[in-house]
Amino acid sequence: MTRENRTKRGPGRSALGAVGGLLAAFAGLALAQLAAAAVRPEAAPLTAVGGAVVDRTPAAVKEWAIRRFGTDDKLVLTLGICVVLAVVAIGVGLLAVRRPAAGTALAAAFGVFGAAAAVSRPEAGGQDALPSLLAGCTAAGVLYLLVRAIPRPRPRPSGAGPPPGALDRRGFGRLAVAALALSAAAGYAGRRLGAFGDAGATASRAGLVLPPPAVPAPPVPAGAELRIPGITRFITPNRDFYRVDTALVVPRVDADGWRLLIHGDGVSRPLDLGLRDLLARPLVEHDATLTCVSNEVGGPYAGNARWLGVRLADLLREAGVRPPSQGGPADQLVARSVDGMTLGTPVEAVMDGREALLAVGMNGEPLPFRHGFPVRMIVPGLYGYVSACKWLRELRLTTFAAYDAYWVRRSWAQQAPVKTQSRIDTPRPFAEPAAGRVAVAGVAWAQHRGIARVEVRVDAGPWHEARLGACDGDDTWRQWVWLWEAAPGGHTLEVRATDRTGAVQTGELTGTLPDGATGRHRVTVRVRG
Ligand SMILES: Nc1nc2c(c(=O)[nH]1)N[C@H]1C(S)=C(S)[C@@H](COP(=O)(O)O)O[C@H]1N2
Ligand SMILES: [Mo]
Repeated sequence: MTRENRTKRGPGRSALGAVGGLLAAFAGLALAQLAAAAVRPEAAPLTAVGGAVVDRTPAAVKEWAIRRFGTDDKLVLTLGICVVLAVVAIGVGLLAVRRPAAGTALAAAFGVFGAAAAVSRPEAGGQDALPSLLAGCTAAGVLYLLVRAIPRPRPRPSGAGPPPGALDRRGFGRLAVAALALSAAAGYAGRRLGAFGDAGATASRAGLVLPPPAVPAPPVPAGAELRIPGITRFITPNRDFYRVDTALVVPRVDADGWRLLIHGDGVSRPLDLGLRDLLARPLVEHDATLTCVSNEVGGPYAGNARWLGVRLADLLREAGVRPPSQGGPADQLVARSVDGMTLGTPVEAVMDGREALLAVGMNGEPLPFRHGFPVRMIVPGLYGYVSACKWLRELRLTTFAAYDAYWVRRSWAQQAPVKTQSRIDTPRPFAEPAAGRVAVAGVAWAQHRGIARVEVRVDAGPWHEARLGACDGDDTWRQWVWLWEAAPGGHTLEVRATDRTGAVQTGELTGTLPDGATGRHRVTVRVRG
């Protein structure tokens, strides 16, 4: 055989099998997308498997992922699953060329795997299995057809015809193009249908007019904002507010159909409320800083907003709930979201007089979907995972002894008050400011205790008192600034805060697990001479 002949042979049977495997997987996912639009978005195979992986990720790995990828962790996870799926699809395609029955059976089995992942998710019903099962059947069918269309090398014919070993790939090619086109169409239709399904939720948010607060918050004091270049803004705009949750697709709840059930131990009058019922009550406005327990010393997972909502303690009292200090049987309030997340909050904290809210508004607008529309909880002084349930749909009173919420089952602490922290926003690490006066500035928080003092030191020297921004209440962070006469050379800046109980932020280093990081934020800079 000449060289030229060999190049003309093009891809062999194995290569066609691999292509077939990939096309079959794509077709399966596309059809499933269409089915998921009818069932629910979380039931799409990639989302379901991703969610099941998140549920089973050990706390230490999750911490590493948040540290390494930040808010991109969900994107990285989905891409990782796609890569694994592609490798598997190629393998199944290669197998199918040699053993068509085994290959197609394996493709179908992956649908069953996806279905198992989907029904394992909290809040999943049996119908959540459908998109993955459909994906498996589609992939198996497409693979079978494609593999069958891969011609076998012909024995040397007696007369004319293709040279020995050549394949007629036209049948395969036509089928492959058809499968690709149909899958793309199905996937596109699924996306459009999904958007159509969200239209009600989008309209319900756009049409929501928040009533004015019966108890407005005083205006933010002018001096709360120190106007230092590079410092974190006092109020975090909604679009910049950090987001931490396990939702691979943001739940889009239609406010018109939304209900909240309040029931459980010690509830003499269970409440079943719609959004109108909530909005008809006196609304309270309150400024509070929210922080995530996964925030490392100096990390970005903290934000400050003006919340608008109903006092949770009033609702609980109306339902007949008494706090444990008044003999109530329940010490834990378990909030459950539409996507099955559970967060456990101390009843005592919710009812001790602080502004614990069922929030409907954030910085003057209805909650954004990613921050929990239509209703979320906010309890000043507690980390988000024990207090700030987004997309709330149920409040159940129970005890800490009787029930562990989602993160507690994954080795996080049941009780998690926010630890006093301070952060240097400017100068940035490895900045090279000119010698002379340098503004060292940032924010400090100790929600519900309040910040009394912030101090800065250079190269482990004496502590210098920073100037604080005006106080907007004990539930928010405070900006601070210290003017440094910087001498040329390398220097390490370090900050610590003192809360209003007089407790000084500890310098002892601990990780975020199980109840929040401690230690002091340090920034190293090189001052130019
Ligand atoms: N439904 C739901 N609510 C949730 C979470 C979640 O994963 N699901 N994460 C919690 C955590 S860990 C934090 S820190 C806050 C973050 O709120 P944000 O995303 O609005 O900043 O939401 C809390 N509420
Ligand atoms: Mo969090």
